[in-house]
Amino acid sequence: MASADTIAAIATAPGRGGVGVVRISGSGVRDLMQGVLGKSVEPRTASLRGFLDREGRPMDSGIALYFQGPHSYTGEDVLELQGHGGQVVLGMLLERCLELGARLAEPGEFTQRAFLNDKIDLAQAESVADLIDASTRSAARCAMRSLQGEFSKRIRELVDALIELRMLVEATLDFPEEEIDFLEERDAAGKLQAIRSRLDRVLDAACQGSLMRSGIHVVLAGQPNVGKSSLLNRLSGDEIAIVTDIPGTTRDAIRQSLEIEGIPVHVVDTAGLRESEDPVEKMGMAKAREAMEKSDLILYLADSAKGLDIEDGKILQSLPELPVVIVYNKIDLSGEPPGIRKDGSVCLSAKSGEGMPFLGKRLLEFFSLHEIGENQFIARARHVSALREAAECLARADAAAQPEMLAEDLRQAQTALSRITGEFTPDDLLGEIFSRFCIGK
Ligand SMILES: Nc1nc2c(ncn2[C@@H]2O[C@H](COP(=O)(O)OP(=O)(O)O)[C@@H](O)[C@H]2O)c(=O)[nH]1
Ligand SMILES: [Mg+2]
Repeated sequence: MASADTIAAIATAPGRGGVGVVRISGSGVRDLMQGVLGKSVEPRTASLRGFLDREGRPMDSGIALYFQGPHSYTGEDVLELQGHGGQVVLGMLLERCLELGARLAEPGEFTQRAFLNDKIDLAQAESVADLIDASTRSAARCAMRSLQGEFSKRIRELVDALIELRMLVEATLDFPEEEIDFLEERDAAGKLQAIRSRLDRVLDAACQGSLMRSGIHVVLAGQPNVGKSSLLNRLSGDEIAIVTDIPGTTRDAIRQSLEIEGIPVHVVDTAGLRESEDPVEKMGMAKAREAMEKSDLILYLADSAKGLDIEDGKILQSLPELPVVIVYNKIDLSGEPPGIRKDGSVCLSAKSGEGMPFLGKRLLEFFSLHEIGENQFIARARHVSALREAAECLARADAAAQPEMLAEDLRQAQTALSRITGEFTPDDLLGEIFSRFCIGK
């Protein structure tokens, strides 16, 4: 990639800060360094320098760091200028770099180059963005594990095992008379089973990793006054929604992102559902239904003293086709013990906080989540679907009547897995992935 053009961007977030970084990568870095610093700096050594304008006057001073390719983030020559973190001064520095032949970097372009130059694979590149975007500490830790290659390693192990099995199967295709004996002797079926169960474990972890990244979307619904807003406040540990004993208090859908057992959870509190002539309340209820359509789960609240009444029955019937978990609230009044009932409903008090851990437990159980283990990595929906596709190919392979079909199914499984790490990934998908990065990364 020695001929790659030179890109530059402000790598630090917009706004005021102690330090601001301009990053430059590409074949023109050495010349650019001469222009902006007056002379070259030693690779991998922090040098305090003036950053010079066209007339040679310092615009700023700071630390210059030069990484000579291929020993850099992108694999190309990279220069990092750490100046003062002001928008104007950084803007001037960036402009100077453009004047010296660089062009503005696209979002994620530095990381894209790191991928194209084989410094990291695609799943690792994605985890860079996921680390930056992590909304919980657990998600950040999982993203870091993916960046270190934890996820990629497990994919590679699967691919290696598949290649070995494919070689075995394809070798038999040349000797059709002996093929069945040959495959049996070498326990091809046993090898396939081993790969399938290993794939299932990775798929399971990837599902959880994907939820760690995107979070789960939950809507609080129920009749007015059952304590939906109180539950939102309790979950977030803040007075986000107005709570009164007047039915119909909440009208707008109130959104809050929080963390339950390390999983990001996006909760929407909604207007209570009932017959009403009030036009504002009606709009609120329409918003409630709209929010439900987009959620993974409805937490349907009811008063634990009353249980579900006829009205609740009608509302539950009318809800969109989504999983529902019933939450019986106000157990401080009814005296019902906190916990999870046999039917999966949860008994708690939003007011006193009693029983709240059971709600977290129920959510984990509902989404088949485990406690986040030491090896948990971050993943994306596209990884999960590639793994599912590979699992389907292997299920077909298991049922294949002839070695030719078996060989083809194994090949397809390998292709699906390789899309995760980026060996067989179409360009438009790459463009789509990197365009979601921030500029300067
Ligand atoms: N005793 C008790 N009161 C509650 C509890 N949760 C909510 N409330 C009260 O019920 C009333 C309605 O609560 P609110 O959260 O506004 O209900 P919403 O209409 O469903 O949002 C308020 O007076 C709350 O203080 C609870 O767990 N126990
Ligand atoms: Mg409310």
